[in-house]
Amino acid sequence: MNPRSPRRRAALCAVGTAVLVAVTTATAPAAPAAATGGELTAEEFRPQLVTVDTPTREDKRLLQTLGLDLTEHAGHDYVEVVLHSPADVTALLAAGLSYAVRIPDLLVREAENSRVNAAYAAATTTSPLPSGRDAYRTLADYDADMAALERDHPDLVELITLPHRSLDGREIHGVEIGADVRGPDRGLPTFVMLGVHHAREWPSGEHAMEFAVDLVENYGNDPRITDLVNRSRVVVVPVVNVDGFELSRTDGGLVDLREVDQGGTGTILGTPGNAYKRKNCRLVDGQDTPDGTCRAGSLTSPGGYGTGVDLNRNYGGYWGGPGASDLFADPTYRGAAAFSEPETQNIRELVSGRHVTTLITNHTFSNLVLRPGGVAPDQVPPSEGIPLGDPYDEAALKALGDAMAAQNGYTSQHAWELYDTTGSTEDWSYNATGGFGYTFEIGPDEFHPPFPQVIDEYLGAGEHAGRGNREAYLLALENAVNPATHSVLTGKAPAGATLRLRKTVATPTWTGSIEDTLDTAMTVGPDGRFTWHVNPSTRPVVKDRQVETVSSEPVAQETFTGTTLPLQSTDSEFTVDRDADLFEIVLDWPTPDDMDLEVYRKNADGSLEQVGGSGNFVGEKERVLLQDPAQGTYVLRAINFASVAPTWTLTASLFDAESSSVPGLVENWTLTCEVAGQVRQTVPVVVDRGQQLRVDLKACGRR
Ligand code: 0X9
Ligand code: ZN
Repeated sequence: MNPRSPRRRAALCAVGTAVLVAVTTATAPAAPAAATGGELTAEEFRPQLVTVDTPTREDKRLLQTLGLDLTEHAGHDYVEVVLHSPADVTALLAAGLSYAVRIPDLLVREAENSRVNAAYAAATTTSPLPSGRDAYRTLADYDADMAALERDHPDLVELITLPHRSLDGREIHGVEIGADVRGPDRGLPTFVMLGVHHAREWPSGEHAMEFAVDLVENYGNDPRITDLVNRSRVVVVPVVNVDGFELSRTDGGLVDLREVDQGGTGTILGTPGNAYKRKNCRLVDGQDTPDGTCRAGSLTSPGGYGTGVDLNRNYGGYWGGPGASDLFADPTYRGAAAFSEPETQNIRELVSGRHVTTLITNHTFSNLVLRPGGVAPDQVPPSEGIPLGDPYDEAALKALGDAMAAQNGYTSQHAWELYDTTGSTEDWSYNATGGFGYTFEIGPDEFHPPFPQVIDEYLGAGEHAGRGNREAYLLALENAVNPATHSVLTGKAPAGATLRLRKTVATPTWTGSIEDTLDTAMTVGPDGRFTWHVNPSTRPVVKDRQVETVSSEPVAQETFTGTTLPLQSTDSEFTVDRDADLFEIVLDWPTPDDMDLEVYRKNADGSLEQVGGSGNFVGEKERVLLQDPAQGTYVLRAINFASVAPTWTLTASLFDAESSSVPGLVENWTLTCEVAGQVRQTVPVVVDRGQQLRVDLKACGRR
């Protein structure tokens, strides 16, 4: 089976227990062949959540090429993955990646959660959530709750239907919240909150919906919320992927039956359950299959996960690049083209038709606040030919990300720091419009945990009690209305005139570009004055860029040689005694077999903290790269796993990088002023983030 050393062997637990097992240590013995899934049929196999060891970035990239269902729960040396079939197990083992099973049978876990949820709901009349709900909503519940919000607060809430129906023929709804929501658009900034791009991530819709209820119920009572709602329009679409969610939410129930009926009947076993479906209901690219056929179509793949497009890889921003698959059956399948799916088209049109100054798209899980970019800054999209670098607004994006993470206790970081993704929601929305965009990964360890955890994550628990995502979202809404983070146009124009801002631009995909048309409008108030909160005219993606190039000559270098017998290791010490941009450690030896390298930093008390490691395949040499290494003493550990030539060479080098700047472009909005359907004036408008610009529209008032 596994070609690797014992450290690399998969630590597999028996399938079928309902306990959440602790991650077993890497030295656990190999399990019998049956437990690898290799002898189970696809129907017998139960989906598992496993932790795959990825000590190096190369390991992460290798893992990404396997077409497995990666979660966002990942750290610098691991990624959690859902295994759906015996073939998934085989792929992981063949790649030589070691893993430990964390939830051995997700379907049993599903049944267990259902029991906890039923017990909680039975014991609870009203939860502390804004809505008082004590259980996950179904799709029908979402629609009913949104309709009720509108019915009970008609001046404050408008139910909206997004322009495109889902592939299975469903309408997709949201709510728009604002003072005098049915009145004309007076140019307030829009805050967008999205949920359930990924079918199984139920809390992502719950939090979006609860935030909508929170704003509406507290409007007029809570001065902070009243002020925020008065100064914005808030659009909440709690379930973007309605088809996938409906399947995940309702097919999970079958799991209960199967567990009760151990061994199962043909029918039930033939329905593996869609509780862990991720993608949408695309069954064949380019074809809209008949409405209502998604459920049947999904049965062709285990857990329904093989069919569909990953909506969070289908947006246009760097679409087609790393961290997204071009294979239909893969969990991160990007779709036939950028925005090929009705669900992403809906969000594209929503964001292109307003000034969305801040957007949050909710996912589960991993307790993260992720900001752009989706791809590491050293990567070079062929469409641009230069490294991506950090997003133009990195400082401001980080400040808000950190502030939000301080409320919910999550980790604030770039999306790419876990693994690369392209075609995600904010990869597009930020690049195309300049509006701030974040992905929240809600909850510590499950796609849809027991419901009480959803409540804790929303309201905050423990040291975050009273804050949680509720407070983080409020900070995001405060950012959305803060003119310092967007742009403002002011002036005078005929009362009732329609002002439009338009821009047609090319948004880079990975290898080419797509055309985006941003087309927005507002109505001048009866006093003939306007204040329009808008996104900056120049998109971040065409702004000037700092590019780091590592110099070819090291500024310091030391070479060590040594002899280490099999299954032993040797430590060498190297001191980083200056500021450097890059620390490279390379381990080389003469035979094509197996040594590994681990790098530690020595703490003041002499203890060692691992800061890097490299365990490549047999025959490959080992290399660790550390960016901006802290000064101090490092221990470089050469480990002989299976090398017949015990003599090795270690080279430690420090490099500086040169920063150069690539000039940017200036873009303008085209502003038109219309009276009675006639364009009376057209002006180009160039406005930067944080700027307030007075626009002279006198000509619009003249006949
Ligand atoms: O992979 C994803 O789409 C997200 N993780 S999840 O487990 N919910 O599927 C995270 C995407 C992170 N990347 C960007 N937002 N760019
Ligand atoms: Zn997700």
